[in-house]
Amino acid sequence: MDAFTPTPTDRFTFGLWTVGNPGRDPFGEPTRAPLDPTYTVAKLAELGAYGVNLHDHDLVPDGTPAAERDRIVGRFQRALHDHGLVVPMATTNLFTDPVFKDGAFTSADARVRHYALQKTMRALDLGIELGAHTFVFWGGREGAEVDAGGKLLDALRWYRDALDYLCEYALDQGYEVRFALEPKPNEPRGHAFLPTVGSALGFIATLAHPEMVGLNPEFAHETMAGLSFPHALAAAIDAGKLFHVDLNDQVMSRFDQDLRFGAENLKSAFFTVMLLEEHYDGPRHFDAHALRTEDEEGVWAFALGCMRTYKLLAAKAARFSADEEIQALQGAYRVDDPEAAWPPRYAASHAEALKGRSFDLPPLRERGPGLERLDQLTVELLLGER
Ligand code: GLT
Ligand code: MN
Ligand code: MN
Repeated sequence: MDAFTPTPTDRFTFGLWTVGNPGRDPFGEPTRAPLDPTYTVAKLAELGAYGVNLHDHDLVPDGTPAAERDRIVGRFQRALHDHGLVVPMATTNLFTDPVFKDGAFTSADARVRHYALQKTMRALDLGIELGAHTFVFWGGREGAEVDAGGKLLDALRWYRDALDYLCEYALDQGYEVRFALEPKPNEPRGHAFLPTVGSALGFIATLAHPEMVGLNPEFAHETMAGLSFPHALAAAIDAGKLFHVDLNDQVMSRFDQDLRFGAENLKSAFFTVMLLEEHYDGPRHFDAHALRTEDEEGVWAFALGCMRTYKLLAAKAARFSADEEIQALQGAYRVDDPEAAWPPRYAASHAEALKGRSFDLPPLRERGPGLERLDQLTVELLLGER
């Protein structure tokens, strides 16, 4: 037990599918045995986690008869209660069943779209029964390799129609839930629809109930697209749409690796934690899995590692904010000027005066903002020298 030992007040969560990942990949069979969901609950509680999230079929296999479903759910609820864990988020698996091989809400086959709606409503019912207030939509199969089918615009319309329908369903049922879209650029599809945080933000504005729908950005997904996760996070926060977050790590331009949080891009992980600590109060969800090389002991080392790294970086973020030299450099980076009041208030007279103003540009061109020093101090702080 030390200052970085996780506790439920840290609000760390894992998916059943994350620690339960058996190490299957496109080239090889599983390397680990599946975990019973109630065992996962006990182990996560022991490690200090706050909650566990799930897809419908992580707990109840598709096609399970109603009585058996109720037995499975009851047993899981008892485990949650006994170990003091909650289920803050739930989602639907719309990607494993071959019926979704060419999309779920964006399938060209309307029967598949109706089936996807049915499956999602049932998954939402399950999530609500377990106490979830966030429902995630990761459109794993919503995408294409072939554009000759001519559905690019239809697919976006079908996606919108489906979300509008599901918002109506949730409202009609009186569910206290918000939807969170999770963008990803590719994999398993060649090109995914709504590939980035930016595209999802634009799409949400076109929905019938935009206030109910936000984002679940994932570190690895923005990184796969060659984008910065802290920048994506800032965009989601700025739009008031950071409803949930998937933390993990990823080497840029590789397959979807879902590495342990902080395993690869420590500095981006640091600025991620800094943004979350200041602007987000939801659960810190780890959507990652242990390396395929690992046995079960490695799985729990992985889970503990995600949480400890988060806490270590949160402590570093607090040090960063308290470091006088760093704060002085940050202060000096920004220049205010009485003749450049911000935000500028538009008035015809102001615009006329601004157009006529002459700027002394040479010093503005020459000014060094001190970013090299600031970045080096950040590195030294992360390396434990400050
Ligand atoms: C899948 C995917 C994740 C999503 C999960 C939710 S499932 O593991 O790789 O990014 O968040 O559907
Ligand atoms: Mn991922
Ligand atoms: Mn994810």
